[in-house]
Amino acid sequence: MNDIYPSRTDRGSAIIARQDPVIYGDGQYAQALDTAQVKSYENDGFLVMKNLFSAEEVAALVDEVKHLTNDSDIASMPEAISEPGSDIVRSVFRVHDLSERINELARDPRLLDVARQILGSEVYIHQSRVNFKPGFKGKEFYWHSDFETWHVEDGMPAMRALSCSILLTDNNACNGPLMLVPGSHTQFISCEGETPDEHYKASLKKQEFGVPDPLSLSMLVDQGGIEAATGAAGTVIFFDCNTMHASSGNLSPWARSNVFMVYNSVENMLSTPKYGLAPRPEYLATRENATVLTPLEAVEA
Ligand code: 6CS
Ligand code: FE
Repeated sequence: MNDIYPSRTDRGSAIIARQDPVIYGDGQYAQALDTAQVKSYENDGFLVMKNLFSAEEVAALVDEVKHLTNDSDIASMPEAISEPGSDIVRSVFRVHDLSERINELARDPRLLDVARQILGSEVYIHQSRVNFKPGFKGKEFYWHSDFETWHVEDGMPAMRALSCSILLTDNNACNGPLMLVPGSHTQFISCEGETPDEHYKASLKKQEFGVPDPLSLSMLVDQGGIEAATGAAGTVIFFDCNTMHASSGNLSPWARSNVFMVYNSVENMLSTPKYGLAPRPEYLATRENATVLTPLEAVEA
């Protein structure tokens, strides 16, 4: 069957119009966002909700994440990714399985019901991670569309997934906040270069394949600009799987640590990776353990 989103083939780069809706089921499947918020997400490809979690809730999450990073067993697992050229922890994947507290976070209705509303279905966790981006040492995440990777390397069929980035520390102009290109989710950038085998072993440290060419990126930015999603700890950034994003290295003393939950629609389960690539490990892309999530009892306000 022909692929409507080819990328990393022997052809050059290209810009392909999105063929999938942004909001599924008219945004009626759940009632987490109001009409204006749904509209804003549909237009921009992301939505920033300030102070969605309280300082106490964030402190509990920070504590949990500290335990994860101080656990030498976890630090030596494949789920723990170090910064390029050092053993400083850059990311830990599959945190929703490694921590009961973070597993509850994945089912918090303030996140889960937004995902169910936008994706118009029940959902499961495709991927979770903590990106630490420590002060002085946290390196950049170059421009990319998550969907481009998940489509090519994980066989994700359609653009029916979204990420929530929960800010564990203040994200400000100086410590490498997430930068997003408004409206970029409506264009799929077909990237140049053939994917190396076991690409994730390099890409999670520094991504060099599946990144947009400068001309295509400039065209998206000319149309939509660049927005740095800054906010206090407890803020949540919801963004579409195809929204172009990046973050710079952290030269400040202040860590920029975020937890990412990636929700995929149960109607969009992974199929075979493209171009004969071997499936990536389960801790990066859920295949066997796709558990449909039920919201925790509504959290006491
Ligand atoms: O390959 C992936 O799944 C990961 N890579 C990046 C740069 N963002 C999404 C995801 O964490
Ligand atoms: Fe990403």
